[in-house]
Amino acid sequence: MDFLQSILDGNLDTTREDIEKLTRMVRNIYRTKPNVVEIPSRNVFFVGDLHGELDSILGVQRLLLKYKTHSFVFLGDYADRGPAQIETINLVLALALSEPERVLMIRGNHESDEVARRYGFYSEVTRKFSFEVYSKYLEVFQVLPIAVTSSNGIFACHGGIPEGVSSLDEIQRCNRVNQNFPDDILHQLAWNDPKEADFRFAANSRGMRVKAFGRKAFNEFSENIGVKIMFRAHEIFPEGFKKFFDGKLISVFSAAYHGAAVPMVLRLGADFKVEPMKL
Ligand SMILES: [Mn+2]
Repeated sequence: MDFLQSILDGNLDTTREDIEKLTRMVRNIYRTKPNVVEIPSRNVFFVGDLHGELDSILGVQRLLLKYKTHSFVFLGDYADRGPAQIETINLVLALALSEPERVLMIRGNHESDEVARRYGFYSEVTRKFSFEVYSKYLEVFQVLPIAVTSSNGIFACHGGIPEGVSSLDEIQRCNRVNQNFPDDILHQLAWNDPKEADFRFAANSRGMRVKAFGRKAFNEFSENIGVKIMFRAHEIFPEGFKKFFDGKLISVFSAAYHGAAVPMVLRLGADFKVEPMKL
């Protein structure tokens, strides 16, 4: 596994063959995972949107070395927009391969052909390599799980709570193996946003198939599924994170966006104590 160690050592100028190996190996690990993956009940880091920012993933790599007893859940949106999209996603894939027991990638709304074609990843990969290489990444995107849960009530996904779902089984039964998000439940899990309001669901300017979920929807979902604390990413906040619904939902963003946000991760220790940490 010399090629893997080389990437982990910071040699991010990968070849087509390296990418083919990386994507094939990650796909083989992830294809059999359920839509909602069980994670440990404490000592977990949650990583928000990376969007092609190498400094952010290098910061996470340092935390992985420092916090050996912790698991790391990447909440999606690895490429698009930023300056080092291929390098960033390759390093995430390499970390997921090198430590499969404690690193988990889930799927964000940008892990889709439609979105990656609009926001830069498609252009970047086809310019540097080829459409064939781009399609190898798509094969990984479509097998990434959509959410995580734990026995003590953690729930996390990229976007938010979907309308009309009252059990984890309904999410587990969805078919995620598609380059896009034809399934409305999976689409909303990757796209929805929380809103500090008393409604259940409302329209969202992100699109017709996207909702804003309010306190009522959050409370009902939490009660039905047994959620005590929820993590999600997907939105930029200047401080890099934001608490909703009396601190029961925390949104995290791990890219800097040219200084628009402090790149943060969240560390969940014992007893649901959440520590925001700057990358
Ligand atoms: Mn997003």
